[in-house]
Amino acid sequence: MYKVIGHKNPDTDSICSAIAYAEFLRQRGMEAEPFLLGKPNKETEFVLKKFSVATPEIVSSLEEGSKVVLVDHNEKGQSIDNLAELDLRGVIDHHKIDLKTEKPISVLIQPWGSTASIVADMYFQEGVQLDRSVADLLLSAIISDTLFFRSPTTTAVDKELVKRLNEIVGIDNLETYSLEMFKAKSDLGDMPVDKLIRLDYKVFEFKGGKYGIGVMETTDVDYALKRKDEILAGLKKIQEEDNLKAVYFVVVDILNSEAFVLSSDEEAKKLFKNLFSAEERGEGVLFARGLVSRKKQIVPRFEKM
Ligand SMILES: [Mn+2]
Repeated sequence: MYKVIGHKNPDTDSICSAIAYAEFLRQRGMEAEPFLLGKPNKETEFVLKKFSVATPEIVSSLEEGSKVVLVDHNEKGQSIDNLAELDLRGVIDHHKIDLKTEKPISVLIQPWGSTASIVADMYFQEGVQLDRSVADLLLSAIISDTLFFRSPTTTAVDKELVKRLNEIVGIDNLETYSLEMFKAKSDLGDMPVDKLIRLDYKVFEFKGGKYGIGVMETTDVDYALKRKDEILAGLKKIQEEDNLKAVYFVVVDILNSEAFVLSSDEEAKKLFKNLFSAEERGEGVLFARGLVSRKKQIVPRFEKM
């Protein structure tokens, strides 16, 4: 039995890829089950509900020796707590590689816009039966991770796969559908600030220091800006508690391809301002035009500092 798991603070790509890859393995006669390392966000909930797909079981650890495949991540820190006790068999991902294994495993990494693109490509390449219920999820995940092709992570492969998947799914207007997804993702209600910051949050090591970067992709930037003071206090708290050099909350305006950035302290803010030539936009807020991708824009810039 293969247990397919996405990363912590799961997003639509991570969850849909886990479900779709587990199904891929089952179609090829293997036993497989997807697991989540956290609750789906509002966008993923919307997608699962729209296509009547059950939410996989949420776990924080798995039985020792379980055969696991990681999707949409390959770094230990983003993975299941007891990864070291598990039997890691494979990785399917589209992030930079930071992976050390004890034995050879299968690794499939492509510099594409989503992990779902890689899984969809496997279905097509290998001629594995692709049911509508799975095509729905793969299509949605590609749209989500590429911000419907707005993100610089988007490749021609992603666009081609969306076209092919939609031949199975048959959504009339994909632009409209993508806006429904983004709207669902933007509806955060009165979510506690710590949860808000950690909704899509990753910790990275740059130049020997640890940096936390939370991203909120939204069609409603004002929601975050209205909660600015609360968020700034929350960032400061995380910085101190988790002993980080800096913590950022990047509010990505999906439709305008720009970002408002909140920083845990003045030094953190100065650093970000310099690295990204960002503009000051009121107290504690930076603004960067064209900045939408943590993976392709933010992390690589920090790595070169
Ligand atoms: Mn992804």
